Amino acid sequence: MIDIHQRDKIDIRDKKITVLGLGRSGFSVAKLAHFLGGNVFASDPGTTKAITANIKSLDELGVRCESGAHTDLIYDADLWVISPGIPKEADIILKALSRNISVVGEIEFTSWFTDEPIIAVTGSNGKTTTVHALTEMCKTPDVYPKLAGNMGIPFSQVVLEDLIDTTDNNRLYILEISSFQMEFILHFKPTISVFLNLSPDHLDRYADMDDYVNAKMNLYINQTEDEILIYYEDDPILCEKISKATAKKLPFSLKNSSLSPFNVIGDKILDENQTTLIDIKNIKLPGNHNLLNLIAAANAAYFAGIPNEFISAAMRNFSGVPHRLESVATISGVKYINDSKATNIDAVCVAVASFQEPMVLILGGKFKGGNFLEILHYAKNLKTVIAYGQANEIIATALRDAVSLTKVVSLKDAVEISYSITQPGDVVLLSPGCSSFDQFSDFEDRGNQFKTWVKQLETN
Ligand code: UMA
Repeated sequence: MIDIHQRDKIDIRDKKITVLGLGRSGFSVAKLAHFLGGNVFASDPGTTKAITANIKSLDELGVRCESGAHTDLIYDADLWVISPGIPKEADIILKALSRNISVVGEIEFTSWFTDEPIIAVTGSNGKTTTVHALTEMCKTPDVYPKLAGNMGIPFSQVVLEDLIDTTDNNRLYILEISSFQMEFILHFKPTISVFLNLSPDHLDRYADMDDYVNAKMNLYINQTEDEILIYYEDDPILCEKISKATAKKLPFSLKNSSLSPFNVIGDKILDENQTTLIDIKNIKLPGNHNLLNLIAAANAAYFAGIPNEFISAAMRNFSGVPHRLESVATISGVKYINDSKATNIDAVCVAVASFQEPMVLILGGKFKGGNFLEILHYAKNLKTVIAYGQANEIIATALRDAVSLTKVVSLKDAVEISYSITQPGDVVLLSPGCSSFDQFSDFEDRGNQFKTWVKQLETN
């Protein structure tokens, strides 16, 4: 057994550690646990090429692995470290707990092995944009930020890199945190936590909205009055939920707030001395939701001690992250935008509200639930919807009577049709409101292929 209740006394040397899942998190955390002297066994029921490649690398390090099934070998353990994709109610987890095996997530485990400051950002939408912008703001001569978490780079990977190569001092970890990653939290304590917003998501995994939101609230559970919690004050559910936190709470909003160092006044963001931080017209990211993401990031950077000149420079230069309202090209006066990451209807509503131009909206993919009619409240300038993929009939049934709509099979067809029906000054927005798994391996694959097909239009 291993006693994990006192963080500073945890010693995993020679302890039997089962790592569940051999995707990105499992692969990295297995390497970290092995590096720290743990006796690691990693298990994944999958047999994909990626899992096979990960097993080969771990095997070369001397880490034992199995694939194809979780056998009973997984229970021969002092500690389990689980990947975020494994839900807390999974049978294997319940069985491990009933055998008194300690179970922690990848973020919790990794956090035991670093004392560097952490800014951790959560929320239903906007996390990835916020953490990327925040990382840019924090790149100063005195601070060395490293970005990790749900955005794609496991926290365990960056901590292991820093344990191996200790040359960078003044490390600041910036983590994007999902609800999945906040299950099985024990000691994890960000120096600054940031809560962006809450809306229904992942209801295929959680019993209800409360269950989902409560998982996210584990982000502040270990914070004391010495730590900071930054939150969006116009989200009533969020305000109610964080009211129980003991951290120092600091709000942000687009309204004037005396507790926030940065406020939107007219067409500018002013700093705590009422000096202009930036003219809003100089911000490249479209939409009020992005303004909020940038203000959240600016607040976090400010309370991390970053001088305002670095915050304003990053705000001016930051042009967003791939697949989130990403400008692809302007062809014959028509702007093409890739928002492939918008896999739920809330995200589509935010995207369509970001443009004033006449719009051709491409929706479709694998249906995840939700009411497509909601989009019409936000898309005042919608010319046509093109519905593609497995959900095309569902979308057509929902919207056909309300807007002009064309149904196609593939996203490539949708791109080609958009070209033939647009005029200079229009915008073509891929904001699918569905998952990508009917025709693509993930949202990144879908966005990349969309960009390729759009670029091909240029050569037509
Ligand atoms: N698996 C088991 N046992 C099970 C179930 C699954 O071993 O009972 C295995 C699967 O066979 C698979 C592996 O677990 O091989 C996958 O683990 P995972 O789903 O946790 O995926 P990772 O590759 O480790 O990626 C995770 C995050 N994935 C999820 O939360 C689902 C990635 O977020 C994150 O980028 C990565 O860690 C690095 O931190 C992705 C995501 O979709 C982007 N996140 C959700 C979202 O944004 O909506 C929360």
